[in-house]
Amino acid sequence: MIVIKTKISAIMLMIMLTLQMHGQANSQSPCGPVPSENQLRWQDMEMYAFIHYSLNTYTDQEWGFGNEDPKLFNPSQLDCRQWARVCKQAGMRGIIFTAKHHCGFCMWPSKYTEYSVKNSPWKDGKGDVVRELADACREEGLEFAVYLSPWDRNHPEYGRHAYVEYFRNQLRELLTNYGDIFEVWFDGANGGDGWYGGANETRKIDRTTYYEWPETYKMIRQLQPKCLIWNDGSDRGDLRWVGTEAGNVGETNWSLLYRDGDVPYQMLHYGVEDGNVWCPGETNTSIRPGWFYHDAENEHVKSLSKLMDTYYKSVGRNSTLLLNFPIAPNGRIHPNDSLRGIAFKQMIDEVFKENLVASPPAPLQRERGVVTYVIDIKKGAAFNRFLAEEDIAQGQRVRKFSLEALVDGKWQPLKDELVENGDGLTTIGHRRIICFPTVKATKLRFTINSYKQEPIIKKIGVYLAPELTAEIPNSGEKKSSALHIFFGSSMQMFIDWDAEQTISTFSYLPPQDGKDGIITHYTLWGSTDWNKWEKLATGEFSNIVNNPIWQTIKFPEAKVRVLRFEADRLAEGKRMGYSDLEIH
Ligand code: FUL
Repeated sequence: MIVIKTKISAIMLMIMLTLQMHGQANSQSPCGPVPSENQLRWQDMEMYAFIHYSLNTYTDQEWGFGNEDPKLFNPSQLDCRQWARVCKQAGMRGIIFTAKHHCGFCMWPSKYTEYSVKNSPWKDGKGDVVRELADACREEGLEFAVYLSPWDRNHPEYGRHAYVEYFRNQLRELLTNYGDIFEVWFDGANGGDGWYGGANETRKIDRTTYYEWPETYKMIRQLQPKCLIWNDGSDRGDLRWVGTEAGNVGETNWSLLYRDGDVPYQMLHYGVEDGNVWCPGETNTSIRPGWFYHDAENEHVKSLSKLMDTYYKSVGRNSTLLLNFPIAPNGRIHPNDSLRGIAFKQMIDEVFKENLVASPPAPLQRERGVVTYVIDIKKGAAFNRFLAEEDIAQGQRVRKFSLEALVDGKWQPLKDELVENGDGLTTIGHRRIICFPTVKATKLRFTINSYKQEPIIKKIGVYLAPELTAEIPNSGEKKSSALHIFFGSSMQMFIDWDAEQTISTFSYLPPQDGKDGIITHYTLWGSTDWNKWEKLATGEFSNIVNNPIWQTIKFPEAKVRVLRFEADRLAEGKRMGYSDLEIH
């Protein structure tokens, strides 16, 4: 009997050891696609700035048409050091600069075009904003990167092969003459129409083939082996857009995509669990409603609570945050933006200053595919944030987890309060932060219920974030005004005051729940008698589909009793839509 018992124990021990080793081997061997060294380094940057600055800054536009006069570029106090210092204090680790936006105007004296700073009065045409910013970044210890718009509404050859050569030549200049570039940003926007050297027409391209990305990628890899490629076009870059410019990625966020095929919104926003290529999400948004500076938005810089919400929904969801600071016409970041940016960084530091985990989490309990940590909380501490990090160098593994707080001897489930449906406790990745109402508990139970392969958790944190007042005034959200509106047809609306008004701005907030009904091109008419109509303005709402924010049309003061607002073109659908209007 004794012999048999010993034998059974020995066999059990062997089985246990094998299982344990298997577990280890399983956790050590990479799970599916893993990040490259470049992608790992990039992910650790966490937050970096976008800077939008071009002729648009002087024409109050979001998209230039390509025929704006270079003479408009003459900032009185352009100071790239101020930009770099502000960005650094706002916690940004690098800057991506719009070296060329869709209008085609180059912020460096490219030798391939006359449409650049060299034909502006600024510094007698001897200036180079890209150079000044690259130098300033280096001095401040920030990384530097460029946005080079593939769509060029100025270039006569746009749409033909010669333009692709031109684009590549420009990229070569930027990747050769300005030191290390950590990322290249190739925006996918293309509204079709443009000036195109005076042709003034609509040019359609096939975005999957026209730009010949494989050739361009080869050049980038050769000139800047550490540079990451962000591309919203066809060929898979190293990083992906998250499908919105509102500043959030899905609570479920896999850093994987399929190597080939289209990438619809669902894939951009949530990634793909069984993807075969590592392609993490970068969340881009602006500190103001627009990407470029507009005086009218000075009181609409995002509030601190909105920025913190953005942080939790980007860095706290396995993404990086690319936060835009527009440059004002004087050549500096406006004080409203810089102060808010710096307050944002201070708030992040404040929230995460003390980890309330009393001692390293209790040994892992592994049972029937479930991994549990029981975390002791520092005595008497209240908390409202949970943080976990996977060792993504070994792949992304966790599918689903749960959180429970031990309050008065009972385990109470917690959920992510930033998620509307379900508990929101899904993927982790590089970092996941869960926000919930403040709770006072002695222990927190973190259970990983579902995973692709043995999870490797690098860090667990529990924190107490100070209360933020809901939305501080002037935060970017406007209140609606009561207007008497009626529709003349599916593409035409009337606003009737029944008394004469003097107006000079018309603001339109497009539908917020999809492209249907969004007006991209409009004409605005005014009348005092319903009979004679004066055309007040006509034009496009640039970038309205990706960034459906308030759009403001300005026109010379006009006396009207009634307005006729016509949709000349819609993004999708057959009926013009709106969420709100404001007229002053
Ligand atoms: C968009 C562009 O069209 C905007 O103008 C802006 O540059 C933003 C970052 O990307 O799609």
